[in-house]
Amino acid sequence: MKILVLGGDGFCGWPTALHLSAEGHDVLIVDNLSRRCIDIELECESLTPIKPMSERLLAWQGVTGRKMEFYNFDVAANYQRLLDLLKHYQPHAVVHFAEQRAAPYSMKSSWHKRYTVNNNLNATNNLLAAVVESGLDIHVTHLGTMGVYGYGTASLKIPEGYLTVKVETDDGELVQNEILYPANPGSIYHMTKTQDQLMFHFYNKNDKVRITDLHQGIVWGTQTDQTRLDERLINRFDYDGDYGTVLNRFLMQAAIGYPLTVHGSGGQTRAFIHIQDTVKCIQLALENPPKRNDRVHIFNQMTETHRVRDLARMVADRTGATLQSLPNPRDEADENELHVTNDRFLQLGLDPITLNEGLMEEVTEISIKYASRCDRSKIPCVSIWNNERRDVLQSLPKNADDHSPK
Ligand code: NAD
Ligand code: USQ
Repeated sequence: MKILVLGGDGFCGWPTALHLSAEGHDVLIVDNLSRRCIDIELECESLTPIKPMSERLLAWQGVTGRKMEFYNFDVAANYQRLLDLLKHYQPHAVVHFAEQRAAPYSMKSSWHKRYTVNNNLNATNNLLAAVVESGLDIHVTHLGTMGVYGYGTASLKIPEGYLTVKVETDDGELVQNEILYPANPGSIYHMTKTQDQLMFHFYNKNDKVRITDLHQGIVWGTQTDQTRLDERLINRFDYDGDYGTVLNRFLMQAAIGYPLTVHGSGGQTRAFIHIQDTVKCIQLALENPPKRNDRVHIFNQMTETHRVRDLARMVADRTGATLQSLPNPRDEADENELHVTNDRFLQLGLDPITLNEGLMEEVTEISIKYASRCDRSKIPCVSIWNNERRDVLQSLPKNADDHSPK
C-alpha cells in the first residue's frame, strides 16, 4: 500500500511510519515540525535525544534498506501543496496525526486556544476537501481521542462511537436510532477532536469519503520494535507539564527521584494503550478499511483503564518513589468510572499489551539513561483551566516543597 503519514515526525507518527515501512508499505511523511518549534517555545526538549528528520530517514535506510520520503509543510495552511501531493503520490491511505495534541498546551492562553482550533480544524478540513478534490478513493485514518466521550460516571459501557437511543415521538411511540455518542470535551484540544468527528460525518455522508476514526486513550511507553533498532531512530519522550502524559511522567519522575505529581485525589480513571499497540492498531485499521458507502468506522483504541492514584501507587511500590497530592489545575471530575468497549480491534486480532514489568522497566531505563537532559523546573503542570481553578489554587497556602501551579 502507498501510505501518506501526516504528522509523521511526532510521538505516535514516527513509530507508525517505521512500523508501516517495516511491514513493506511505501510510506511518505508530511510534517511541518511544529512540535519541535513548540519545544523551543516551552524551552523544554524531548527527554530522549530525537534526531533531525534527515538523520532519522538515513538511519532507517541504513538499518533496513528501506526508503521513506519526507515533505515539510503545514497541512492546515498549505492546501494546494497537500492537494498536489495527493494527486502526484496517489496514496491508498492517509494516516492523520497532524494536530496539536496536548490538552494543557491548548488551555495556556487565548493564543494557544486559537492556535489549537485553527491548526486542528483546518488540518482535518483541508485533508478531507483535498481527498474529495483529488477524485481519488483514499482511505482516511484519523487519530482521535477517548476524550470525545468525556469521563462521565455513567455505568454504561462506552460504545465504539455510536450510541443507540430510543426517543419518544409526539404520539407516544418509541423510535430507535443510532447517533454519534454525545460529545463532552474537557479541554479546547479535546473540543477540536469532537469537531473533527462532525467533519468526518459530513464528508462521509456527502462525498462518500471512506474514513476510520480511532478514539485513542493515553499512549505510554516510548520505544517500538523499530525505534529500538538504532539510537538515531529513538522516539520522542515528553515529560513536561504540558505535553508529558501521566504514566510516562510517573515512571520518569520515579526514576529521577521527583515526587509523583498526582492531581487532586487521583480518582480520575483514564484509558491507556502502549505505543507498540498504537502502531499495531493503525496497521489493523489500514488493512481493514471501510467499504464505499460504509458510515465512518469508529474504533476505541485502548487496551485498559486505570485510576491515576492506582498508577501512582503501583509506580511507588515498584520504585520506592513518594507521592505528592497537588491541587488540580484542570477543571475535571475528581473521581470517575470508565468502562469502555474495544471489541472491534480484538475481533481484528489485537493481542493487547497491558501494563507489564518489562515495558515499564524500559521506560525507567530510558529515563535514567537520559536523566541529565531533564529540566526539573519543567515538570510542574502550570496550565490552569479557568479563573475559578486559578482562584482556588491561589487561595491555598504555599510551602517550600510545593510544586503546584499558581
Ligand atoms: P505529537 O505532537 O508528538 O505529533 C504530532 C505531529 O504533527 C508533530 O510532529 C507536529 O509537528 C505535526 N503537526 C501538527 N500540526 C501540523 C500541521 N498543521 N501540518 C503538518 N504537521 C503538523 O503528537 P502525538 O502524541 O504523536 O499525537 C498524534 C495524534 O494522536 C494527535 O492527533 C493526538 O490527538 C492523537 N493522540 C495522541 C495520544 C497520546 O497520548 N500521545 C493519545 C490519543 C490520541
Ligand atoms: N495527571 C496527573 N498528574 C500529572 C499529569 C496528569 O494527575 O502529572 C492527570 C490529569 O489531571 C488527568 C489524567 O492524569 O486527569 C490524564 O492526563 P494526561 O496529561 O496523561 O492525558 P490527557 O490530557 O487526557 O491527554 C492525553 C494526550 C491526548 C489524548 C488523551 C487521550 O495528550 O493527546 O487525546 O491523552 S484521553 O485521555 O483518553 O482523552
